[in-house]
Amino acid sequence: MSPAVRHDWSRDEILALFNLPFNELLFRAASVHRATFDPNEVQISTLLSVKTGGCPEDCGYCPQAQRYHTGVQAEKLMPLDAVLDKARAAKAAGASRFCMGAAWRAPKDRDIDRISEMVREINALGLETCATLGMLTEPQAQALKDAGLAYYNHNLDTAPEFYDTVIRTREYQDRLDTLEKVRKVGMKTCCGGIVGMGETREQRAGMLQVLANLPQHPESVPINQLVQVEGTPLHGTPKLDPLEFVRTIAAARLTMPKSMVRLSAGREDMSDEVQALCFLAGANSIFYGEKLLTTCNPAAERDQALFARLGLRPMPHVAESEHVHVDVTAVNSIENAA
Ligand code: SAM
Ligand code: DTB
Ligand code: SF4
Repeated sequence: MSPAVRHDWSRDEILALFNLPFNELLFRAASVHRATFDPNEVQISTLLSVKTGGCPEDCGYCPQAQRYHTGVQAEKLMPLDAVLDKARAAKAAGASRFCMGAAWRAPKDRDIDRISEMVREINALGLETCATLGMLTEPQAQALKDAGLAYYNHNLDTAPEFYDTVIRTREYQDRLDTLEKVRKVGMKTCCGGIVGMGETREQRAGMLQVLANLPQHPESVPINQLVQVEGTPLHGTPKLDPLEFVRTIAAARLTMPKSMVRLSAGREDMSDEVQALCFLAGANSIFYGEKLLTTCNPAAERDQALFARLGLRPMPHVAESEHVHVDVTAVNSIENAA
């Protein structure tokens, strides 16, 4: 039976999921996962930072904020050709989606023109496109949609009441407003958050509550574990119990049964066994490739070995009418490994 998609979750209900015995929680989440998805398929995205560092915002986790001294050098927006070279390499390595990140509070209209050109060219390579560029106006969202951008990533990051301890330069409502504009023009959303920032279990449940009660669930829900970077205010935060991370994935799967749940930042520090539990708990997407935006991700060989050990297969890019058809028979390294 197809699991019900609800938008009326109370925080207590989600907290009760977190509080279940671990085996019970994982059994429920795995059952919901397999009712919607092939549990042995994982969607592969590759990230590229097209504009790195020098950001005016104060996000307490972020190595790209200008005000923290993290050693990240500010760079200008990458030229189109260099971005396309990276996109071709990502496709050859087996990615189905290419996500471009920019360290902006909000892009200027001329930035949108250049990103739109990148989107058109990357779509033409047969990759799905995603971008994360900060806050958008509605005309900017429309321009990206018109260029063929499939997904916009914009995270809520945490629960509303914990937000102010992490970020002061942008309101929670600003994030909700951008998400609404992206939805209004008909783009898919990729929206999740970060755990391990010192929040409580109740606050983790609170973040999922906001996500699951959005008018439409995000098609992709990235669950990031804080990557602690020296120089950022959150460096030195006590580490989250890895099994609590798995519980968060399971609760995301149960509350948003038809969304892709992405096991996002933080995999570099996770054992293969914890990642295996995350896939069992319903994670079905990862970032693949040596780098996230500025920090490390597992080496491709490690992920290929993990997929082979677990019998996981990369999810083929589902060609939709709005997308260019992709040759899913193309031989690529991660498929060979699986
Ligand atoms: N500047 C844009 C913005 O913040 O909207 C887009 C890029 S920003 C780097 C995208 C997301 O990356 C953030 O919302 C946050 O969830 C995630 N992120 C950034 N630094 C991280 C870290 N150290 N650990 C985990 N996730 C992180
Ligand atoms: C998301 O939720 N996680 C990705 C992506 N969306 C853009 C970013 C993770 C960034 C980790 C820190 C870094 O590499 O700079
Ligand atoms: Fe800037 Fe985005 Fe980093 Fe915040 S998360 S400091 S907005 S790049």
